[in-house]
Amino acid sequence: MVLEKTEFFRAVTDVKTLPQSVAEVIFSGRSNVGKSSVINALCGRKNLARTSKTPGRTRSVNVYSVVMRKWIIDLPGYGFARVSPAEKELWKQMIEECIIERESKKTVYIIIDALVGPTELDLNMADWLKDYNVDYKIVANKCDKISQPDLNEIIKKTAEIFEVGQNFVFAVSAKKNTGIDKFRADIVKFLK
Ligand SMILES: Nc1nc2c(ncn2[C@@H]2O[C@H](COP(=O)(O)OP(=O)(O)O)[C@@H](O)[C@H]2O)c(=O)[nH]1
Ligand SMILES: [Mg+2]
Repeated sequence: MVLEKTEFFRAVTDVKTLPQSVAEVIFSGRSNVGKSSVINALCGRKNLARTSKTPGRTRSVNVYSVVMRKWIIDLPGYGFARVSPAEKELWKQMIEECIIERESKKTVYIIIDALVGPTELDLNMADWLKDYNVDYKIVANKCDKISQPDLNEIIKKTAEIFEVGQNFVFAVSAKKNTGIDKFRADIVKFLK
C-alpha cells in the first residue's frame, strides 16, 4: 500500500455524515503545528491537504482516502486563541464524535511542534485518549527549526514528557522530509 495514491475524500463539519471506514489514522494537534503539511509530505504531494499561514483555518474534519475505506483524518486544530467558548464546545463535540463514537479501527497521532515542545493541551489530549482507551503516538514536527536537530534526543525528551516508550514518538520535518519515511511506514503498517 502506498500513500502516493491517497485522495481527498470529504470535508465534513458533521462527523455523523461519514460512512464507516475499515481503518483510520487520525491527526490531531494544535493549530499551525503542520498537520496538513505532514499529510502532504507523507503522500508525496504539495497540495493534497491545504496548508495555511494563518492559524486556525481548518474548521472541518478533512478525510483522505488511502485506499477504499482506509483513511487519514485531519482534525481541526486546537488551542487557537481567538475562538469563542461556543466554538470550543463545538470542537470538543466534533472530536468526541469522531474519536469515541465511531466504531472503526483507529489510531491517533498527536502532532506537536518540536521547537515549542508539548503544551498542556497536548498532554490533556493524550490523557483524554488514554481514558477512552484509544491508541495514540506523538509526532514532533518542524525538527528543521532546531539547529543540528538530534532526532533521537527529541524523541527521548518527548517520550519522557508524555510518559510513553520511545517507539511511540516520531521526530519529523514536513518541510525537509526528515523522518517522514519512518513515520509513513508506521501508518502503512496500521492501515494494512
Ligand atoms: N519550518 C517548518 N515549517 C513548517 C513545517 N510544517 C509546516 N510548517 C509551516 O507551519 C505553518 C502551518 O502549517 P499547516 O500544515 O497549515 O498546519 P496545520 O494548521 O497544523 O494544518 C505553515 O506556514 C507551514 O509552512 C516544518 O516541518 N518545518
Ligand atoms: Mg491544516
